[in-house]
Order: sequence, then structure tokens, then C-alpha cells
Amino acid sequence: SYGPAPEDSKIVEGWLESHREGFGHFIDGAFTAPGETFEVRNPATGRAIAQVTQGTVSDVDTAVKAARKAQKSWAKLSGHERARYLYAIARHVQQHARFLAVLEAIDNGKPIRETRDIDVPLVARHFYHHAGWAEIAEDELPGLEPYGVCGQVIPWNFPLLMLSWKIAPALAAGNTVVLKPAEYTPLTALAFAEICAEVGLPAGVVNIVTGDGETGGAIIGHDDIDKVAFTGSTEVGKTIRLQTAGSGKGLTLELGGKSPFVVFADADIDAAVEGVVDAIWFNQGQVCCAGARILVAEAVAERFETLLARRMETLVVGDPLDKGTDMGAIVHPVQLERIKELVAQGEAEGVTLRQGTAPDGCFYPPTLATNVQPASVLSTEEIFGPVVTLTTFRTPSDAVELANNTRYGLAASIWSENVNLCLDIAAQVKAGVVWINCTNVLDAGAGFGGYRESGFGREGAREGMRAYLKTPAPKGKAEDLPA
Ligand code: TXE
Repeated sequence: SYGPAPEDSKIVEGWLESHREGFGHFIDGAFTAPGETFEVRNPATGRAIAQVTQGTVSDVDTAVKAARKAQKSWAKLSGHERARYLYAIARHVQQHARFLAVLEAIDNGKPIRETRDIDVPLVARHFYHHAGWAEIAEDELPGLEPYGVCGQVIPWNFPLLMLSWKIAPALAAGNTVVLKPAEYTPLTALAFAEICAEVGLPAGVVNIVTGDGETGGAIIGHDDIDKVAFTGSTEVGKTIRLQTAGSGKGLTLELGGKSPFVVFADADIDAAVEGVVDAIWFNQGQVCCAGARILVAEAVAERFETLLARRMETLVVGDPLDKGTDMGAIVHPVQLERIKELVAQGEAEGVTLRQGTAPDGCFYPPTLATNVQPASVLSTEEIFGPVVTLTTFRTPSDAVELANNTRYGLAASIWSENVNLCLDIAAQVKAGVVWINCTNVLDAGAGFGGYRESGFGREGAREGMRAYLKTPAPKGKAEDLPA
């Protein structure tokens, strides 16, 4: 069966029950006793499912010390030896795939179909891919060395997948890490910590400290962190850039987006309509690279809009654990309020809204906004919800201008049967990733990252590995160096 077999849900419930007294951090290869805790809720039901420790400055310091102590011997292992651990992690993620998929769905609110078919398989893929990199990095990226200890802070929209994007390349390159999952969704990171213990990963190589933004700030500001990697809001990204300025720490930032989804008149319209489903109604629209602005050629706009509205009405919003669900819960009531507020502002500006249906609670219906001005809040702000705008264009150069009319530059999606047109437009759109006749295709073998306020640095592939390696300081005496 496709949905969560009852026994998978039971295993997750049993696991949560066995941690009823609360989760501690995972530091130096073991779980600490829970400290002062905060509640983690299942957004679909509103029920508290776990108590998780709020990381203090001293917890962070202990974790950084453990990571520092482990780093030299981890980096000293041959790439093949490090690869064996990464392969083992990948295999164990696969072995626990059903458990992780259910846990992620309960913690985040995303549908089980996505956690099972997308999140968890991509996590395993990420570790396999980077196991390969551990084996070849010395030859492929010669003369470089690991940064040392990496401080990594991740968001709640793809909790386990973002963890894998951070941890896999860092470890492959010979770094050790202190990672903080988002406060809304810390549970799969803690389950991952158990996997690290299960595969016998040397103590201190991976440390997971839970907590909120203050804990994140303590990691990033810690003097003994050599490199910072952050995925989250542009606002916090800016703070982190200031916080790390002049510190000598390496930094990569993957921030927000407002990505265009461009449909030319000769596109396969049915495919493009289905593309929108994947672009903005996947993961309730809580996707940094979501295709949030549809730009459609005037000649086909009416037909496209009709088909899209019809398709939108068929989407099932509801119980994340039901295999028939297309869209689950919004991660947290705070995010739901944010979506509602932005949409209300759009309405006040006079946009036309069409919506599907959603149950009461922390859910939001798929939403299509037309009659939207380029300066409207719905065109400019990252909504991070299932809300898409539709605007028309006349010529390809209009399309490019509209596509680039944003302070972000994370991704873009272009739909046309004319490959020359696609390639021509792709070259003119300012985005880190451009998809042609597809969208939200993510793979460990392709670099991902943004321009402008979407951040800088790439994750995945060669560039992603390079981001966890640095040029060593010159050795020897100054007089030995070339003039
Ligand atoms: O993000 P935050 P929030 C966008 C999206 C969303 C908005 C707000 O538009 O609606 O941000 O979400 C940690 N120092 N994205 O408030 O605060 C925090 O604990 C160090 C886009 O949840 O950026 C969490 O682990 N860390 C995005 C992580 O940062 C700090 C995904 C992200 O939380 C910190 C998430 C600080 N000062 C939100 N303050 C994407 N690009 O995918 C917070 N954190």
C-alpha cells in the first residue's frame, strides 16, 4: 500500500512515546539529558508530539568542542574510509525510510506521498552521491583542505533533506559539524542522530543541537566555528552576513525566492498546468525555489488559466498521512497567519483570487491570483504558501523583463516546445537554477543556489563540495614563497 502502513505509524508513535521525557541534544556521539524543553506540535492535528531541548550557549560550546576534538582524525581518514560511513548512512536512511517518512509528515505537515517519494529518497541519494565525492575529492579538487568545524542552521520546509544537503558534503570533505534543525521540525534530525550512532560514526563528527534562533545565533557566532552554512529567510541571512563579517569564517547562504514560471504560446499547455502543481502546490508552496509567479503568453493565457483553475479544484488538501492527500498542513500557525495577511493585502490591492478548498485548522487552500500588478505585494513578497500569481506577457523580451523583476534570483522554469527559445531565455533570466519544461527537479549532482537576495554559494555537485573546502594557508617560510 502507498499510505503509511499502520505498523509504520505505530513505530513512530512508539519512538515518540519512548522519548516522552523529552529529547536532549546529540553531542559527541551520545544524547544529552533533556534540559529546558519546548513543545513540538503536529501542525495537522495541533497535538503536541514531543518535548525538545532549547540549546543554550553552553550546549553549543560543548558541541563545538566535540566537533573540534573529532575533526583532525576525521579529516585524516582516507576518502575511501569516510565514504564507507556515508554509504552506511545512506543505506540506513533507506532501511528506516518508512519510519522517517511518517515522522517527517507528522512533524512538518507535508503529505506522506511527498516524504516517501521525494524527501527521504533524495536524502539517501545525497549521502550516496557524497560518499562518491569523498572517494574522489582528493583527485578532483586537489590542493584543498577542509574548513574544520562547520556551523549549520537549517529551515523547516525540508527538514531531513536540508540536513542531508548540509551534512553530506561537509563530512565528505573532512569537516565535522554542529547542526541546528528548525524549532518547528527538529524530530527527523534527532532520528538521524540515532542513525549516526547506529552506523558507528566516530563521536563528535556530527553534533545536533536543537533550539530556536538564539541557539542558531550562538552556533554562528561561536569563535571556534570555521564555516557557516545557512538556509532560511533572507532577513536572518542578512543578520548572519553581518554577524560573520570580518570573522574569517567561510559562509554560504541559501535564502528566499520568488521564482518565475514562464509559459510560451507554443508550450505543451497540459504539461505546463501540471508543472504549476509541482511548482507551487508541492509542499504547500513552502519551497524556496517555488514557481510563485506564472508569466503566460497572452495568446494562450485564457485557456491556460481555465485549465489551471480546473486542475486546482481537484487538489485534495488534508490529512498528511492519507495517501490520497495532495497538500498537507502549513508548518505552523505563525506561517499560516503570514500567508493570510499577505493574501489580504493582495485583496486590498484589488487582485482577483480563486481558491480550492481546505479543511479548518492549519491548512490553506491552493490559490490562484490574477489581475496582479508587478508592484503588488503578491508579486514581490515571498509568500511561502500555496499562492501563485498569473500575469500575461506579449513578447519574449517582456517575459524576461517580468521574470527578472524581483530582488531574488533562485530559480526559474521555462515552458516551450522551441528549444532554441528556451535556451535563449534561460541565458537571460537571472536565476541560479533554470528548469526547462520541468520544475523543482533537485538532484545531488546539480549545483543549487541563488543570486542577489536569494543568497550565494552552491549546494550539490562539484561546486557544493568546493564550498566545504578551502585553499590552505601557505606553509614554509616567507622567503620560500614565490615573489
Ligand atoms: O525563517 P528563519 P522563519 C522564509 C519564508 C518564511 C520566512 C520566515 O518566506 O515565510 O522565511 O520563516 C534559524 N541566527 N523562509 O521565520 O527565522 C531558525 O531557528 C541564526 C525561506 O521560520 O530564517 C531556523 O532554524 N539562526 C527559507 C532557521 O534559522 C537563526 C526556509 C530558519 O528560520 C536566527 C525558511 C538567527 N538570528 C523560511 N533566527 C528557504 N530559503 O527555504 C532564526 N534562525
